[in-house]
Amino acid sequence: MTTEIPNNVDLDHDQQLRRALAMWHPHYLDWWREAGPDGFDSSQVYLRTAISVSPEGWANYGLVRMRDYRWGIFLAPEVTDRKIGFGDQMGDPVWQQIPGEYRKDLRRIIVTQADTEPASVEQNRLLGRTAPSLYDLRNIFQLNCEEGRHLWAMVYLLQKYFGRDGREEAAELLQRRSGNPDHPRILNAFNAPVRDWLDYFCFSMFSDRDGKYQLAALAESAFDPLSRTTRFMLTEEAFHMFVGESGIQRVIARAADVMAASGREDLFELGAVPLAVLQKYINYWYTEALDLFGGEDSSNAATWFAAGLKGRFQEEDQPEHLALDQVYELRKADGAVETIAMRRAMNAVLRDAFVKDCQRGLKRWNRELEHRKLDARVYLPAISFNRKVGALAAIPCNPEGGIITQEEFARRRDEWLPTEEDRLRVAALMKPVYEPGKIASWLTPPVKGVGGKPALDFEYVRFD
Ligand code: BYC
Ligand code: FE
Ligand code: FE
Repeated sequence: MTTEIPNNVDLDHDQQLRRALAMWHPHYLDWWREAGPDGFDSSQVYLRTAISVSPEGWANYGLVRMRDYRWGIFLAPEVTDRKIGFGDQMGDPVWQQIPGEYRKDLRRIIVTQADTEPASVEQNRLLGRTAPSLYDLRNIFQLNCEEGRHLWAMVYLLQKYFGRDGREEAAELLQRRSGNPDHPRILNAFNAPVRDWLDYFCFSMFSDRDGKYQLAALAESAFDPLSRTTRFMLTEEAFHMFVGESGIQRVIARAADVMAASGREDLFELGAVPLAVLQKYINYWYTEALDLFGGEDSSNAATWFAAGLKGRFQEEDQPEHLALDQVYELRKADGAVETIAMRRAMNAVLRDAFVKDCQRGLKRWNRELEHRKLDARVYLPAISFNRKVGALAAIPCNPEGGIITQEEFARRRDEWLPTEEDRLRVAALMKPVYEPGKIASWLTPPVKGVGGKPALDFEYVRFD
């Protein structure tokens, strides 16, 4: 079985790794069956499979059953003479093995990253039942397969570099379950239910974008195999964010068309999503994603930066790489500014880059409204709104960032975050459309198809 695993880690000559993977692989397939996409076992899906890291090698399209998908292990090509780019050991050669003193921290970082990958597949489990088109159905399955592959990427690191501990962690990654109160996934956002396609598009826009920033920070790591693995994962992440960003853009475009034609804003009866409801989904998923960055003031972040385990986004563009004698000015919800040593503020620095990136996406979304001469806009809430982690948590704020009482938050919560009624009305729109050439009413057709195929007139998923 293992020789069929596409890889560029010389698996054929690594008996120990082959043995560990051979033990793990059947459990992975059990997990996929039990927790992965529900109900499409015998369907064939037009999927892209990475078979090498060259551009031709990972643009390989064909009809496959998901259970036969060839999850592979790929590292980005080695950079010769790569040196540590930041922290206390800057300029030293990067590590091909893990120094004993960093084993515990690296294990924790890798397990936390790894845990999100299967979690997201679990969160999407039922969405195939309500896909708005075959194009969208194919995309969610592509995403699920790639998140599965991201799990493989992290399991490779655990099994190859962490011995028995790593094998145990790899096994546990298949045992925790998103949203399971007794055995949850590690980070909050990955236990949140993804109930409909607005959740899923927002999740891909915001949570996968956290993925982009976390992976980019790990791509700077002095532990070279981690750097190379995450660099290859980043090439896949672009597609995940595209699915989210273009998905919401198509929802807004449809809403805008219907608003322009009808002059109304309550669009549910007209088969589209009211912007006010979409805004609540944005408020929810954006703030969940902000929590994924951890505390703004973090001793973990400082330790990891000093040790060279986790850098900043595109560290080479930073004016200096030691981050000593520098401070970060953390603005609290009440406007007070707390000064934090820069190394302790690495989570906040990464989050700030994420926020800017999200703002660019919102601008593109709002163009759909501008083009149609509509005044309505969608926006990002203040970073102090609805926070559960870090310096801004526990201080109730409205979406504009104004401090309010706990009572006011409770009273107005339903104006700002999705309610059960919103969700039921959204769910009523989500009727599956599985016919080539057709698409649900609540979003516009994609601009372009996949792998050179037409956007809608193609059977991206074949049911048996
Ligand atoms: N939920 O110093 P602090 C992706 C804990 S997404 C629950 O503030 P730290 C993907 C923390 O563990 C990218 N607990 O934070 C996207 C700590 O616990 P202890 C995922 C949380 O450690 C879509 C305590 O609070 N990758 O790939 O500096 C689909 C205080 O910690 C949370 C990574 O996250 C939370 N949100 O930073 C598929 C990269 N936040 O020590 C995939 C790896 C914090 O008190 N992870 N805590 O027991 C890391 O780099 C860091 O662990 C974090 C947190 C950035 C997450
Ligand atoms: Fe991923
Ligand atoms: Fe992703």
